[in-house]
Amino acid sequence: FASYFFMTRGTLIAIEGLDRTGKTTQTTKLINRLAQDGKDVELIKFPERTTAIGKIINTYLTDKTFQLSDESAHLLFSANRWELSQKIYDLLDQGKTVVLDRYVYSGVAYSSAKGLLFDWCYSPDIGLPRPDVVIFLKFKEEENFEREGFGDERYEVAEFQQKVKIQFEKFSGQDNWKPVFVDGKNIEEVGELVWKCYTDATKQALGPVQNGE
Ligand code: DGP
Ligand code: NA
Ligand code: NA
Repeated sequence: FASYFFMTRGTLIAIEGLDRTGKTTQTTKLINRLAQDGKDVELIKFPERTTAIGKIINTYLTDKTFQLSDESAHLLFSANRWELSQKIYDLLDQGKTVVLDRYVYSGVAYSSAKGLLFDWCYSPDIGLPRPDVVIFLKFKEEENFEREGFGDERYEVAEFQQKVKIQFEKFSGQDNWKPVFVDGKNIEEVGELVWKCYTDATKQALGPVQNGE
């Protein structure tokens, strides 16, 4: 019981990436490793397609004939994150490690890639819980956008993915932003890099006493 009194909040980890970068595979791997490490871990995948708003988003993504303005779609994706925001805070308060498969950054990148203003896209997400670390899976080489598997859903077009990549890069100055290059690496190798992003972010580095401090 004593541990409850001293329980620190859990770590909030977001995994971001372009479509078909192996994001879901790496998310699963990370979750398993966190559990092995003794963490009580919870996954939240965005869009969360089972809520009332999530169902509309799912229809929008899978049915290309479904009509929705870019602005409306954007606000629905954001609202979908707000639907889960209290749950995220609660889980963290309970000491759980929360892994988000996509988050704010996908929200801004995908919509601004369509031509909506970056700041306009960002503003409805202002105030959501800020991840301790955002692990961004990316390709160095554009030809990977031609990889097999594109084309199933609305956004899975190589040319569009390139635009999304440019928008994602705008977050690279944030101190919680950790890029991981996936080109030419197998699942295990990428997994190691993802794990290092997590451990680096959560390390409680003791700084040395500085002369003159
Ligand atoms: P996924 O289930 O991770 O494959 O994501 C589904 C698609 O939705 C994918 O192409 C990325 C896109 N997406 C995810 N989150 C958002 C968002 O917040 N806004 C927009 N416009 N697209 C998003
Ligand atoms: Na996808
Ligand atoms: Na998909």
